[in-house]
Order: sequence, then structure tokens, then C-alpha cells
Amino acid sequence: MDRIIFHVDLDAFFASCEVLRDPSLKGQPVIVGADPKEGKGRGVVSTSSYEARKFGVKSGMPISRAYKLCPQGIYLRPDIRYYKEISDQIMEILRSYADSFEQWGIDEAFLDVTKQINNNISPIELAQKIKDEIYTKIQLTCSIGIGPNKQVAKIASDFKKPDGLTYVPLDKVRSFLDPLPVEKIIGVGPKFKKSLNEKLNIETIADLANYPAEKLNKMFGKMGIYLHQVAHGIDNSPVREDYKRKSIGAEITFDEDVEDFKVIYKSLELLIDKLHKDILKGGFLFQTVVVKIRFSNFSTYTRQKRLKAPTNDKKVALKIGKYLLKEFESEMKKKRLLGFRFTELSKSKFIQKTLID
Ligand code: TTP
Ligand code: MG
Repeated sequence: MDRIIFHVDLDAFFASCEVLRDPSLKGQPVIVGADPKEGKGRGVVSTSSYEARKFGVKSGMPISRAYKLCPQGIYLRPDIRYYKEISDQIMEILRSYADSFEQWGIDEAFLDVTKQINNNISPIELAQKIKDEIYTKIQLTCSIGIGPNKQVAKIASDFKKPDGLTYVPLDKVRSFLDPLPVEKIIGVGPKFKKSLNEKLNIETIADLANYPAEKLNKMFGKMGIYLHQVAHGIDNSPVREDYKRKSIGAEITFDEDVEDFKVIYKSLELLIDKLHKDILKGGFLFQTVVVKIRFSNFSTYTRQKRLKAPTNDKKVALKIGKYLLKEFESEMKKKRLLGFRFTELSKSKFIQKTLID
């Protein structure tokens, strides 16, 4: 069956998050990365705002070079934890639109939306709706590529940036891909590109499509065949969430540092209650639980336990959560923060109703 796949990529993500936190940076050349130390700094540029890109600043470039190109830039160190928080909020919005969902790095995701499209809503309208919701709720822009598979969707999202929307329907795939350089394909890194360019004289995706598949197979094995297919617009890889890397968690920072451990246990119950709803809503099982406790002097401890088998039983979570916190009970210091996390998630094949009840 024909699929409709979206690839969503946030624009200048780290830099846009910084502008979100400090709106006075809007419209300025913001460069996130190592400290430039007035041109003597080591390290590289993580990313930069589109205003900074006009000066030639690029991700991965030495920060000293960026400083030469754009000395008037606003240079900031990365705050990954903050970017991750924003990313989580965006991913939650995206996930709610997808039949299946796959996060790809901190600011990208694939959505299989095949079942969402009908006479009432076209792919472009749905993509616009997603862009609008992200802009209204988070005030960030993204670029969306739409195609019949992941490779085409990903290449399409990069086609027009920032704030782009590119739809490549099935019958336009070949004419869209043909003129693009081969390195646009996911999986063709700088080394691979070099050998395609230099050994085989393959520069564009059309060159790759026209190259005999057997020869590519001989040279690069299965990868050669796969790339040949991609060049013909074929990519059957599914949009599939990597549950193992996913986790559902939250933290409470107390308004006032807490002395009584009973309050800690009560807060644990509240946290687990709330998070467990998301476990059920997503149809997840968990196999590991993690607790985190921070004292008023900021010393922080995490403890985790892996279960013998995956479950979605809330009582088990609570029991283990309390067990893991027990060693801190006799600690006299005041408590500042409590966290809880379900990890090593998997999908339950059927909702285990008895357990939920
Ligand atoms: P990208 O999506 O590649 O870049 P971007 O979001 O900054 O810009 P674009 O509008 O072109 O999508 O990467 C996402 C984030 O990952 C980026 O904001 C910073 C980080 N990153 C690095 O730290 N180093 C790098 O070399 C790259 C490419 C990205
Ligand atoms: Mg991006």
C-alpha cells in the first residue's frame, strides 16, 4: 500500500531555543557552540541562527573561523538539558499526529500518517496543521518534507528551510530526486560520497539510479543495492519507534525543601500516578524504573532496578520506587527534588486489562 510519510526537522534548533528563552536575541546572528575566546577558542559551532548563516557560519566549523566570519555574533554555550525539554514537548505533539512515530536525533522525527489522510484532509493540510500547532504552543518553526517513504521525506524536509513545506507525491519522486547530489541520501556520508564521485563518476542521484545495480552490489554489497533502490525512489524501511531508548519520567522540585520522608513517599505516589497514565495511554510496558533524589546541598543520587520481565503494573512501580528510596530515609539532610522514570519501554501486544484494573 502507498504510504504517506512526514519528516519534521526544527529550524536552527539550538539557536531557536536560545531565542525562545531570550526574545531580545530575535533577528540576531546567534551562534551556539564552544567559547570563541575572541578568535582564539578551540572547539566547533553546534549550530547558528539563519541570520548568522548569512555570514557563512556553519555547524561543525571551528569556532575560531566562525569568529572571523562574524565577530559581532552572539556566542552561547549549549544547554542540552534545556533543548531536550523543548524537544520532548515538540515530540509529544508530533507523536499525537502519527500512526507510527520515530524520533531521529534531538530535533527530527518521522511520522507515518497514512491512515490520517482522507477526503477531509490532504497531506499538505495536515502538515500545515502540525506546523501551526508547534508554532502556537512552542513558538518554534520547523520544516516538513512529505513523501512516500522515509528517504524522500527526509530529503524533502531539507529542500526548503527554514519554515518549509515540501510535498513530493509518488509520481514526482524521480524528477525530484534525479538532479540532487548523492550525499543527500541518508547513509551516504563524506567517505562514501568520495568513492562514488571519484571511482564511479556518480555525482547526482540520477547517476546512481542509472548505474548498473550488479556493479554496485559487487562493490558495496547490500548497501549498494539499497542505495540503488533509493535512487529509484524505493525505500521500504518502516517508521518504527525505538522504544528501548524511550522513557517516560518527571521530576518535582519542592517549593520548600522537605524534611519528612513521608512527604517524599507521597510525592512518589503522585509522580507514579501521573506517569503511569502515559504508560497506559501509549500501550507501553516498562522493564526498568529509576528514582532520583536531590538534597538541599544539591548532591544528587539516582537508583534503578530492572525487573525480570516487562510489566505495566503500577503497584510494582510504587513498591520498587519506595524500595529504591529506602536507603535515603535515614539521611538527615533536607530534600529538594524527587524524580521518577519508567525506562526500557516496549509495546504491549494487547492491553492487559486485568493488570490495569
Ligand atoms: P540540524 O537539524 O542538523 O540543524 P539545525 O536544526 O540547527 O538547523 P536546520 O534549520 O538546518 O535544521 O541539527 C539539530 C541540532 O543538532 C542543532 O541545532 C545543533 C545540533 N548539532 C550539533 O551540535 N552539531 C552539528 O554538527 C549539527 C549538524 C547539529
Ligand atoms: Mg534542524
